[in-house]
Amino acid sequence: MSDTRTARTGGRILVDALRIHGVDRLFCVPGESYLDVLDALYDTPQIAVIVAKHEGAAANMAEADGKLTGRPGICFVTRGPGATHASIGVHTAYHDSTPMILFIGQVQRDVRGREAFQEVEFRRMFGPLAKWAAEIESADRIPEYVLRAFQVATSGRPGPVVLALPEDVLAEESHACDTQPYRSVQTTPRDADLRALRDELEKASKPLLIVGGSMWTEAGCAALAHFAEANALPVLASFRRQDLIDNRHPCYAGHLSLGLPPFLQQRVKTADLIIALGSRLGDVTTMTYSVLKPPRIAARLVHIYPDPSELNRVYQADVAIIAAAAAAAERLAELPPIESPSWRNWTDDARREYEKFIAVPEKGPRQGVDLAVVIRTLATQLPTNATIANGAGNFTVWVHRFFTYKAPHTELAPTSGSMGYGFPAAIAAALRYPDRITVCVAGDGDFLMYPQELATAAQYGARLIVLIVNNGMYGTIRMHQERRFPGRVSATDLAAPDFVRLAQSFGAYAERVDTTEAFGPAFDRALGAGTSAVLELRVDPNQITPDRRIG
Ligand SMILES: Cc1ncc(C[n+]2csc(CCOP(=O)(O)OP(=O)(O)O)c2C)c(N)n1
Ligand SMILES: [Mg+2]
Repeated sequence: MSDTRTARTGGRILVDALRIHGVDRLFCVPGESYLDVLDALYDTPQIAVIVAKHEGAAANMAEADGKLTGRPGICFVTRGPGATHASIGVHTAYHDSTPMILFIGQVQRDVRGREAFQEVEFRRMFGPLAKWAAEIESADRIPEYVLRAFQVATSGRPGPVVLALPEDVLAEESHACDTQPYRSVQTTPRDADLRALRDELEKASKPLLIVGGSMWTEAGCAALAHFAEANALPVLASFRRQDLIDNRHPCYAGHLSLGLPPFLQQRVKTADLIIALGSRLGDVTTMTYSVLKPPRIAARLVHIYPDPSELNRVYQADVAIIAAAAAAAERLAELPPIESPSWRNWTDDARREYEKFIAVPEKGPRQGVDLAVVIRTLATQLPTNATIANGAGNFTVWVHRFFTYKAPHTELAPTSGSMGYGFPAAIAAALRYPDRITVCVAGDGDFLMYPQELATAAQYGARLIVLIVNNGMYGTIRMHQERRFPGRVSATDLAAPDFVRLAQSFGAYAERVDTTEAFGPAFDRALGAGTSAVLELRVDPNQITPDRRIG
């Protein structure tokens, strides 16, 4: 593999580098622009090649794999058409701080700049979308670029890297030397930082811990729970980071999501100390900066974040700490706890309010399946390590409210709000953890972004269950429409196919579920099917959220 006396093609050098950096799986749609890579993969059984049917799906799969493992998810696509499709996964990886590398087959060097067939200047195209976008200029430098891609993707605030690979660079022979495996570079808090944080805590009477960010480890999550418990701190999850702490933990108090319920708005506004651990405190988490007003919030602010350029960028922190979230949590857990904290009632109240909020409403929808009951059934019956994936749409409101996440890396949900994410992400999860149960909850619109990936699930034996929440519309947009332009339904109706026959034609098990009572037995049959399964849930289109009706 690293015998540098023998010349290797650029494609071979690249695939050898992937192996050195621990890659065991990549997602792609093939293209003639990177044939040398495909050929090198032919002799590399250590790397599983998952061929998706659309580059958007391949990129979402790679992003999800990166999110689950903490190692860069790998995606290969061809130039213009492939890369433009795949850009969605790069965007999500950026917003979600997920390590990912997108490799793009590029036109050969001597025709660049002439608008060659499918040519795009990828450094410019991906400039604002990726953490780093580059083009490899010679086979000699492939090991250097690939090492840097892994370092950049995983260090500091993680994110996506895009590397364009001119076709002739991949075909070129070189005596390039391999590198050593990458090592993610992370910062930990200094002792002075920890002292300052503890001082703030000592002075507080209504502290609140807001957790978020990526690259959390099992140890980091365990330390977070320990720190919260030892200090009786209420913990809120940032947008779509609900799996950082067991939602059954007595300190867990809710999720800062779209449509933030008033009790949570109030809780955040009333706190006198916010410790933001790994969270950017973005616009969704802060209800468009209304519950925490920049640049100085009403409370004291301790902000712990892995990237210095994010600190004091929107919010001026009283204590700004540069540190990876998981590493910081481990140090926090070592701090001597505050003795008999005065805020115990504050924390207990927060928990009580949250428990009240997640109770299934007595008044369900007027027809069809009650999604609240379905999600609660999953929450109580699935094993703690089951993975739940979703995308974007109002159906996710039920998932985020009624599901209780119990273990790290069980939530696959894009903070980028990207429709179509959930199903490809669930396929990646089912392949990564074949012994765990993977459930994708998708809207009818959401699922129709990448339904053809049923073929990918079948081809690689990924076993997962897709619940399609069919309300016959793009519900989220309809909800906004109803608010601003009541009764004027425009472009938000959805004519769906027969989902059951569609899924069956790909070899999946499928059923239509019309009533809440029918769900449990149907889910059991889906679990036992031995293949992927699709359950189409017919829901009340007028029940636009768990609390609101339209029409
Ligand atoms: C790729 C993409 N396109 C468009 C949107 C805008 N959008 C957000 S939610 C939504 C509707 C989702 O419909 P569906 O999946 O059926 O869920 P529902 O809201 O009906 O529950 C749309 C169009 C988006 N977030 N992502
Ligand atoms: Mg819908």
